[in-house]
Amino acid sequence: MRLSRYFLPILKENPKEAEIISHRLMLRAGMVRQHSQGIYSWLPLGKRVLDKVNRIIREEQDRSGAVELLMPTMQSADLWIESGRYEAYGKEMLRITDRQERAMLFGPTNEEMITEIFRSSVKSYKQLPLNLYHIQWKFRDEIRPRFGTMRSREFMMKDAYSFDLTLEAAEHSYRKMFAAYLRTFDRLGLRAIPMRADTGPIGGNLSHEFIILAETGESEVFCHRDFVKFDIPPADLDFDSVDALKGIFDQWTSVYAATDEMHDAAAFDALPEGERLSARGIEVGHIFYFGTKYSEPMGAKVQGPDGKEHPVHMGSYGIGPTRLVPAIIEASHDDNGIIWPDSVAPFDAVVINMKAGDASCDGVSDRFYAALQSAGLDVLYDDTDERAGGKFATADLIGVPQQIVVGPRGVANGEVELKDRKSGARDTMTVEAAIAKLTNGR
Ligand code: 5CA
Repeated sequence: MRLSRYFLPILKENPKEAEIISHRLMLRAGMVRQHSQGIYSWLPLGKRVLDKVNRIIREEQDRSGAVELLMPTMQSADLWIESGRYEAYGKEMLRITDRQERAMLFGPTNEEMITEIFRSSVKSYKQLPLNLYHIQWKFRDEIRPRFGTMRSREFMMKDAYSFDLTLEAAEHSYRKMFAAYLRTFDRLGLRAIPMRADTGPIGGNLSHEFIILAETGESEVFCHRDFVKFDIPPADLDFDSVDALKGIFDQWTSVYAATDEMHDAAAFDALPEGERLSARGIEVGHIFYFGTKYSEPMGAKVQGPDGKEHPVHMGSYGIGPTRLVPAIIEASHDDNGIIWPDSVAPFDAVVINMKAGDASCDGVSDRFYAALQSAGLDVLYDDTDERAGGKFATADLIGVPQQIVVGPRGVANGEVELKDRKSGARDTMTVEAAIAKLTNGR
C-alpha cells in the first residue's frame, strides 16, 4: 500500500477526550473515529488490525471443532419473550419498532436466536456435540460507554454456543473453548488469566472470565502469581481427548483467581504474601455453562439413546475483538506509539523513502516494495514528500514491526537501514541482504 494513496488520518496532537493510552493512540494513529457516544467507525488501519485479530480467533475456533455461521444483528422480541429475558434484560437492550409495529431489538447477544436455529433442525443426540459460532456486531446501551472501543455501545463479539446431551459432555465442550481461548490470547501476544466469574444476565453457575492484567482495566481481580508459569495448549492438541482437556483445565484452575464479584477474601488472604496478586484487569473473553436455561423454555430437545426427549445442555462463549485491539495496545506501547505483536500488525513492514522524487531512492524503494510484497508480506510504502522526521514518527506511532529506511547517502553505497520497532535496534546492510533478511522463510 502506497501511503500517498492510503487513508491514514494521523492526529498530531493528543485528543483531549481520551482518558487512557490505547484510546489516545487509536485516535492518533487514525484507527477509529467516534460518531456518537460509544459508536465508532473502524478506519482502514484499524480495520486491518481488527481483521487480523478476527482471523486468529476464527482459526482457533475452527481448530477446536466449532462451526461458523452468521446471524443477523436485528432480532424479533418474540424469541426473547419465549426465553423470559425480554423484560429482564432492561435498559441495556436497544428496542426498536418496525413499520408494522412489531417489537424488534438490536441483539446484545444471541442465545435465543441460536437456540431457535438448533431446535428447528437438530432432533437426535447423534448430531451432537455441536458448537456454532459467529463474529457479529452487538449493541448494548451501556450506562457508561468509555475508553474508546474498550467499552462501546456497538461492539463486535465472537460468540459461540455449544449443545450437548449430558452435563459431562457439556463440560467437555466448555473445556474445549477454555483451551481454544488460551491459544487465541497467546497468539495475540497476551497472557490472559481465566478467573471464576459471575454469570450476570446470561445465567448459569459455571463461568470464567479471561482477564488481561492492566492498570487501566475496569475490573478488580485477585489471583495467584503462578499463572505466568502455566502451559499454553499446543497447536496439535486433540480436542476430542477428555483427559487432555481436563489436564489443561485442572492446571489453569488449580490456583486462586477470581474477579471481585466472586472474590473470597478469606481464601485469598490465606495465601503467602509473595504469591498474592491483586490488580486491575481487562475482561477480553467470558465463557458460560448454563445447562438447560434456554433449551427448557424454548423446547430445544433431542432424542437420547433411551428413545426419550431431553432438553440440551448449553454453554456460550464470548470474545470481544473490538475490545482486544485496545487491550493489546495497553499491553504493548511506548512513548512513541504502538508496538504491535507481529501476528496482528496492520503491516509487517514499512519502506520509508527519505527522498521521494530522487531517482535512486525511488528505484531502491520500489524494488523493496515489490520484493516484500511478492514474498507475501503486508507492506506500507511511505512514498510521500513529508520530511524524514515526520515519516519516522508516523512509522513508530502506527507500530509497524519492521522499518526499512531508504536514504540518499545509504543508497549511494548500495545500503539501507533496518529498524526493529520493538527493540529499537538499527542495522545497516546491503539492499540484497535486507531483502533476504525480511523475506527469510517466505
Ligand atoms: N453471550 C455471552 C457469551 S457469548 C456474552 O454475551 N458474554 S459477555 O457479556 O461477557 O460478552 C462477551 C465479551 O464481549 C466480553 O468478554 C468482552 O470481551 C466483550 N464485550 C462485552 N461488552 C462489551 C462492550 N460494551 N464493548 C466492547 N466489548 C464488549
